[in-house]
Amino acid sequence: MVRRYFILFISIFFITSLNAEDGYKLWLRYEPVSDIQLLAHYNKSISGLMFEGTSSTIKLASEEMKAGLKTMLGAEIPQVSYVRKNGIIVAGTPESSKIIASLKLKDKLAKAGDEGYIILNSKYRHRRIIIIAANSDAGVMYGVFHFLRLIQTHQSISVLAIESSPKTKVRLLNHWDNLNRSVERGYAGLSLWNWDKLPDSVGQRYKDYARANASIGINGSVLTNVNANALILTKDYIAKVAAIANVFRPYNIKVYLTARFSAPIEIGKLKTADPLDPEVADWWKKKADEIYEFIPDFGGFLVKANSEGQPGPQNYNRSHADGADMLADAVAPHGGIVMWRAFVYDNNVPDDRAKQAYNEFVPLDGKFRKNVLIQVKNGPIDFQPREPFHPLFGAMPKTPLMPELQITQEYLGSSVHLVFLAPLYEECLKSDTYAGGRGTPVAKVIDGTLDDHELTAMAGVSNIGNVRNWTGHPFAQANWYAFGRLAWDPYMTSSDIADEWIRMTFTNRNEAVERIKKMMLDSREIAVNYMTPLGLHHIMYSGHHYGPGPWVDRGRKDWTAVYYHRADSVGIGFDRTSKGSDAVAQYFKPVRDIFEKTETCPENLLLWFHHVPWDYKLRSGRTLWDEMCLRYDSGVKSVRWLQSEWGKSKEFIDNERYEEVKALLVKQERDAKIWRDGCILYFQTFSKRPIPDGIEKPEKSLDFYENYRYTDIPGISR
Ligand code: GCV
Repeated sequence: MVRRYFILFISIFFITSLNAEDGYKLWLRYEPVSDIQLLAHYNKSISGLMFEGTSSTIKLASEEMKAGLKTMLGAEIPQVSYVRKNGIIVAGTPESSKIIASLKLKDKLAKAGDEGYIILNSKYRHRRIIIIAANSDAGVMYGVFHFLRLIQTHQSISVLAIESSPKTKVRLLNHWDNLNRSVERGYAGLSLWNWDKLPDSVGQRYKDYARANASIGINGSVLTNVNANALILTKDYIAKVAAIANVFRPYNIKVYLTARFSAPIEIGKLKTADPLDPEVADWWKKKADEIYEFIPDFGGFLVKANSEGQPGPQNYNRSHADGADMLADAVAPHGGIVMWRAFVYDNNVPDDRAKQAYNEFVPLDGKFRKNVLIQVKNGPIDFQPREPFHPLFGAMPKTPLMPELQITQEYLGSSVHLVFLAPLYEECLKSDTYAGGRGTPVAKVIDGTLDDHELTAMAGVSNIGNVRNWTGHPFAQANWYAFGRLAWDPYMTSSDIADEWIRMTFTNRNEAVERIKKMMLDSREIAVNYMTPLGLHHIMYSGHHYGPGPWVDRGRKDWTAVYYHRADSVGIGFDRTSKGSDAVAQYFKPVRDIFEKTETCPENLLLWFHHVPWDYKLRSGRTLWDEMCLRYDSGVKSVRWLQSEWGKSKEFIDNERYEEVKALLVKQERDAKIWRDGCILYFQTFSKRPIPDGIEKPEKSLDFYENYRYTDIPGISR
């Protein structure tokens, strides 16, 4: 015991004195437990490991446990073959472990399903043991990560009664990674997939990526951009993909690819890609067979079709269902799925882009094969800082819908702004669609319980790249983490997610945890305030989407900002009521009625649904103009609050990450001011009203903001 404490002391000493924390370890830092009482509790409760099973998944789970406990408890916990004393952790399935088979766990395991697990204190031959049991080795692995999380977050392990199973079946990251290693909307360096070196060399990073994903329950990865390149489907590339799949497999992660709809022409030398042409269908069948020869557990295809210039079935006057079903038939014999994106809008720019996906897809409900999911962005436009939930949720009862959330911060300050996205995800997942009457949140649509779908899924557009800390901003790791946790359980709260992430990533000191949690939980609303308050949307600069561009009025109409804010001398906002584009009609009652009237419409979506006069009185008693100015200003002031809260956290954070975040917050304040001042000055040209008292006045003229060029933002091409 004395030796254990000595080792622990030495490790704490080295960790704090080195002060080098580059973020590579993410939330899997396994910091030594410094609370002596807690450490004694863990040491008393854990004396040996009995991992049963021979698969590589069990092997990695047992290594993870061993390594994690070693650094956290300061001692090597031996692998044992018998339960001869108290405190053995027995991990396995009823098939692999006689002990687990002998305990009465049948009902609990039945509920755990394929990937779930249970963690219990139990007794075997009068000895106290801890059970981590599942129906599969993958389930055991997930249970191990959960158990380690308990220790990482300093929880007691004396009364364990955990039963956990994922509420969605397919939980995947979508990488918008191109074959030249650039990443569309990526702000964390190059793509992780080094195609030049594959398949011969598969570096350690692939494994670390898989491990991090497995630790939060992610079980799939779409490797390539939805703006797809057909080359990925050629034999040489499939071999490279297979090499990645081999690394991911033990972590229960399947690979998926994006399918370019015109691939039969581009790489198959056919004359057409018409989905109803038998030659085309046959080409895809053969292509699927070829892929499955290399990768027997290949997950399937993700498709962006007839959207933003991508080819698709409509090029041949066929429907999205025709296209999706043809691909679904190709992968079905192998157990694959097709995720068909609903992010479509017409090149001809009709009245309201927000309505188009619904109009296109609702008539197709019931027309898709069983192995097709429709992938729907959280809101009807495009990953804005705030959008109402997408009206498709609940509107296609015969078709499984999966949400697509954006983890990369395309419209939320890239990897520069501290914006914790769990509140945004949670807001969508908890929104009541009323599809099955009151109490039908989006989460219930996507977890399959509303319409009895077995095939369920959730996708997150990755923010990961090859920079050392994976995501650029140290806090952006939390968005990856939050996505994984919510894909496993869409009913989790942002607060709980933030709590565990902070404890694992930074510190368990309660004072710091509470302070940083508040920063994180407020951060999304802060960004909304300095970017797009009161329901404004898509007023970012065209192209990079980083800074403000409400003045953008050139180019394709629905890519301009003026199309969305519609500011004029009377007021501002997009009228989507029955008197306007009538987008409200796409929502179930009473949601549509609530959105229809200014008096009942949530103020944070007011300008999404209404064109509102500048002098309209808000619930605060202030006019719209004054309130808008106030929100912009409070956004900036809140970034200063973030800075000061971070300053107070200094003593709890390693130097390297502390300084990095501090420097990023300086940029964030500068950018928030550019947003505030640029937008206020621009909208003032319509409102013709003075900037209210108490609000900082812009330092420069509108012209300055309109011409501002960033020189220090990742992902902005110069
Ligand atoms: C991958 C937005 C982004 C595009 C992205 C597209 C999509 O328009 O700006 O970069 O393309 O969404 O989700 O397909």
